Amino acid sequence: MPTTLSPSDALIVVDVQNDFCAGGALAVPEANPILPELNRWIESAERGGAVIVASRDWHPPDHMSFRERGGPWPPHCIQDTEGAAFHSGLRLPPGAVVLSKGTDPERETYSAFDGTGLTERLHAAGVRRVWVGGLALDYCVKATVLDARREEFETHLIEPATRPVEAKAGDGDRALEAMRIAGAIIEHP
Ligand code: VGL
Ligand code: ZN
Repeated sequence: MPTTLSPSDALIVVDVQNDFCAGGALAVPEANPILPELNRWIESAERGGAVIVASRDWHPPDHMSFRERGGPWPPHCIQDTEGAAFHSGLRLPPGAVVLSKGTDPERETYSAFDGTGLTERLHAAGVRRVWVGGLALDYCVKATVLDARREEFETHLIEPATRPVEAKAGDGDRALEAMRIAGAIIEHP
């Protein structure tokens, strides 16, 4: 169950886009069951007046992370395509802050903090604690949580609201351990 959030909290929903969900170009296994959990957290954040941030992977068609350019991934989350749209089951309120990342064709950016101005935005809003969920646990969620710790936010990972890609078996568990070591608090169901 979601914690009661307040205006000094931010909920960061990472990359809940069609291409990372069932049937998508880079589908994360069992991604769709996180939707109701995320929606409960979004409602709680709304009620408490917390900042709600939704990041999206937003690549140009020739992004360097794509296989045709020697990168590790199939083409995914190409700007203005259906695959890059937020999943229709995600209930984002009109006040949510949408941040696009991965827009430079020559640079990979996994973290929602990387080049988006998120740190400054959260400081300006008086945010001290962040709550992170979304996709994928072992890439963009992990990078976002580690950056949040680097920026000295009290950082909570909502474990039931995230899933790993697990390109290599064990990546999800290793990501959790790295976050724990960095001082993140893992919220269990
Ligand atoms: C992501 C792989 C490639 C993510 C983005 O959102 O975790 N993973 N691009
Ligand atoms: Zn990507």
